[in-house]
Amino acid sequence: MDSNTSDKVYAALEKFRIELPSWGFANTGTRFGKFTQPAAATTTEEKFSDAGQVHLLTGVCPTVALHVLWDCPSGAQSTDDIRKFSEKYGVAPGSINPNIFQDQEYKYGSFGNPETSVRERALTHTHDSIEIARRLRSRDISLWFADGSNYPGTANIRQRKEWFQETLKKTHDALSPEQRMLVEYKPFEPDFYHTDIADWGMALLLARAAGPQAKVLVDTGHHYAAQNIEQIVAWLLSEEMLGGFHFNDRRYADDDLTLGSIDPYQVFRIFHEIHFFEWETEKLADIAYMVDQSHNLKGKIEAMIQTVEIAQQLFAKAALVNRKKLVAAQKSCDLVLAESLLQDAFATDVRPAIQDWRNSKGLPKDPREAFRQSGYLERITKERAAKNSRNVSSYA
Ligand code: RM4
Ligand code: MN
Ligand code: MN
Repeated sequence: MDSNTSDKVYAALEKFRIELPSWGFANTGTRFGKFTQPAAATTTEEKFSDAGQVHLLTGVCPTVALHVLWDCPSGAQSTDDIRKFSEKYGVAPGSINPNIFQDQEYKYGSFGNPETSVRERALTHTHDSIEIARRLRSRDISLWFADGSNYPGTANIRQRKEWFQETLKKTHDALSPEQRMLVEYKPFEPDFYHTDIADWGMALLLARAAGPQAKVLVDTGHHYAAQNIEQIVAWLLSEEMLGGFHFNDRRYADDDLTLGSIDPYQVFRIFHEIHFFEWETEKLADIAYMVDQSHNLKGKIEAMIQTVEIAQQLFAKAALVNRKKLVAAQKSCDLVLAESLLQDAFATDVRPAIQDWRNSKGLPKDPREAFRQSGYLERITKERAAKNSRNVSSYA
C-alpha cells in the first residue's frame, strides 16, 4: 500500500467512532426463547464493564447507548450510578433510548395509542428520558416505536399519524438546545399489518414536523430485502436530515446479525455516500454511528469487537474511492470506470494500515486476540455464571 493510501486510511480512522449498545452485552433471544450465556451482563454496571473492554481494546467506542427501562431502573435517580460506572469503566453514556413498548399499557401502541392517557404516559416517559439525557450530558434521544396494527381496518392510520405528529412535537419542545431527537423507522415487527413509522419517508416527515433538532435514524436491518439503503442515505444527507445509524446485518428481516457478515459491500456503499457527500459539499455529516445488534449465539464481547473491526475496515475502504475520478467518470457516463472505482476501493486490503494506526495509538494490533489473551472472559464467566443460569424475562 502506498503512503497516500495509508494516509487516507489513517485520516478516516481518526474521525471514526462508533457507539456500543448496552443491550448487546445482555442475554437476548428470539420469540421462541432465550439461550443464556454464562458471561452475559445482567446489570448496568456489567454492561459498562463489558463496553469498557471493547473500548479499551479498539479505542473507538467511547460511548454506550442506554435503554432507559433496562439500564435506568430508578429513572433519573439512576444517573448518579451511571456516572460512577462511566468513570470506573472509561466509557461515557451515549444515546438515550426511551422504552415505550414493553409495558402492558402499550399493547395498542404508545404515541399512536387511541387512549389519551396512554399517549400521555408515553410522553411522560419520553420527557423523563430527556431529563436523564440532560443529566448525563447525552446529546441524542433515540426513539423507536413498536406502534402499529396486525389486521386491516383495526387502526385509524391517519388519526394515529396526527397523534404521532402532536406527541413528537411535544417531545421536541422538551429538548435542550444542544440535544437532538432521532426518529427510527421499521417496516414491520412486532406488528405485521401496519407500522406507524414504517419507512424513511414517514420518519422524515414526522421529524420535519417535530422541529429542527429532530433527525432520522437509519437502522440497516429495518428495510425490505431489496431496498437500496445507500440511496436513502444519500437523500437524507442531501436533505440534512440524517442523524444516526443503528448498524447490523441481516439476511431476511431485522436479524440483528454482525455488521458486514452477510453483505459488506452494502455497508461500504453507505459509507461511500457519506464520504462522497462530505468531500463534495465540504460539509461535515454530523452522524451518530451506533451498533444495534443482538448476538444470541456468539460470545457477546468478542462479537462486538469483531463488529467494530469490520466497521473500521469498511469505513476506511470507502475513504479510498478516487472521488475526483468518480465525478469525471459519472459526468462522461463512463460506467465501467465509475463502477470499478468503487470496486477497487472495496477490494483494497486495509487491515495492515489499520494495524499501523492501532500501533500508533498504543492499541493492540489484533483486538480480538488481545481479548482472548486478557483473561477477562474467564473472570466474568466465573463471576456471572450462577446468576445467568436463572431465567431472565426482559428483552435485555
Ligand atoms: C428494535 C429497534 C430499536 C431497538 C429495539 C430493541 O428493533 O431496532 O432500535 O432499541 O429493537
Ligand atoms: Mn435499532
Ligand atoms: Mn431493530
